Amino acid sequence: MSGTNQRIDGKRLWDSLMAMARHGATPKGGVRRLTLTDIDRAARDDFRAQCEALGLTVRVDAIGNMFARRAGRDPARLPVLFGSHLDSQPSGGKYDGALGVMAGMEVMRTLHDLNITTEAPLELVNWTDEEGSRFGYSLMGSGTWAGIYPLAQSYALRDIDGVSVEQALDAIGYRGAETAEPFPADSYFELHIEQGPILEREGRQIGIVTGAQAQVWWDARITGQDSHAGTTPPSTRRDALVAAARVIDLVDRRMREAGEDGRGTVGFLHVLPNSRNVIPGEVSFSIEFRHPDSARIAWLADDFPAEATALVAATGCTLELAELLRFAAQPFDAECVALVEQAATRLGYPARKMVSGAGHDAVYVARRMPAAMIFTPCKDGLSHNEAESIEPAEAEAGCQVLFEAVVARANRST
Ligand code: HGY
Ligand code: MN
Ligand code: MN
Repeated sequence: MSGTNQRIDGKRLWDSLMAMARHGATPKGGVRRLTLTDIDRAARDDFRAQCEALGLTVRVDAIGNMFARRAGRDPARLPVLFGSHLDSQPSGGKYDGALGVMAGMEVMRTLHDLNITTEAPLELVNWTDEEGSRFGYSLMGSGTWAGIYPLAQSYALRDIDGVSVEQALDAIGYRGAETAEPFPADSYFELHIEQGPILEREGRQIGIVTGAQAQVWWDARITGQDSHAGTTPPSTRRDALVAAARVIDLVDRRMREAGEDGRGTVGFLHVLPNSRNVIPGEVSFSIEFRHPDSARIAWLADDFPAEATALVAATGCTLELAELLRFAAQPFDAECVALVEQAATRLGYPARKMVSGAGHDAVYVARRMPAAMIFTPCKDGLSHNEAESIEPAEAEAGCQVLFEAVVARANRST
């Protein structure tokens, strides 16, 4: 790849990241920008205004995904897509998702400043609800667009207060006119922080992401009987929280049996009636397993429901498990990965190939078109935490690699 001598503006990128971080800023320096809330709406409006100031045309689809298009010299060519997500965890960091969106904006700004028109059109994307923490489905916007989740099923998802996705989209005015379905596109590139310790530990600036690991998610609900803490003897108790504790321990044990690549987490837990002198009668919680090897996910997941059900039954309670999502390890496109590698090499950034531990919109988009990802380090590998931190030079390096990979792909001879 010949590469370009055009440089993105690292300071402008950093300033745009800090400005975006003001949407939902928390006292500890993170962000709380839950999907489809008023704070998300403000961030979306800001994103749209910045795109339109660059002459991009913005489309919104039925699940709220936003596509900002820059015309190419050849309108017949398929667009090259790039972007990420602006929604965050309840106590998230400034860079998870936002780096990919604002670096994409910087790519568009650089092309605009240099008056460069690529052969193929370009589209900067803000995917709805990547995190899944409000409505339960991770990668919900890109998954609906890719046809993984039926639109009606996504619309019907409800948050802990009973608000549906459909109601939340309408409340912020982002249920768009465009059908949420795959449209013909050339490829997709996503810049994201690694959210783990590998790049920092090895002193590398760029992760050349070759794919993402397999995952399975469940919603669990245990039903026992709420009763008086002071009068109910052990023999008649049906304590849903004790039962949940045994299942949570099983998740941890299965993860450790799968070795250092195993991942098993219960991150969400809701106790009813949640009163200090009442034995909990109902506990709802999340369960997820991940592993780079799809076969290990089968091993982790397939007999887990039976084991968990038996543990719960031994406490006199009942367990309901609803599988929310399950996807195999997703390899990315070799040609697109090569463009990322060539850009990092040409620019002289210390880089390494790696598989993503986190899920990303690129996982579902890769089902519909060639895709690749670029990682940059984050301090102590910390993410999904308000202390998430990166260096301006790391953001700049990631954005420059994104710029070069996107421009090379959009100008390739077909
Ligand atoms: O859960 C994930 O892997 C993503 O960071 N939302
Ligand atoms: Mn993310
Ligand atoms: Mn995240």
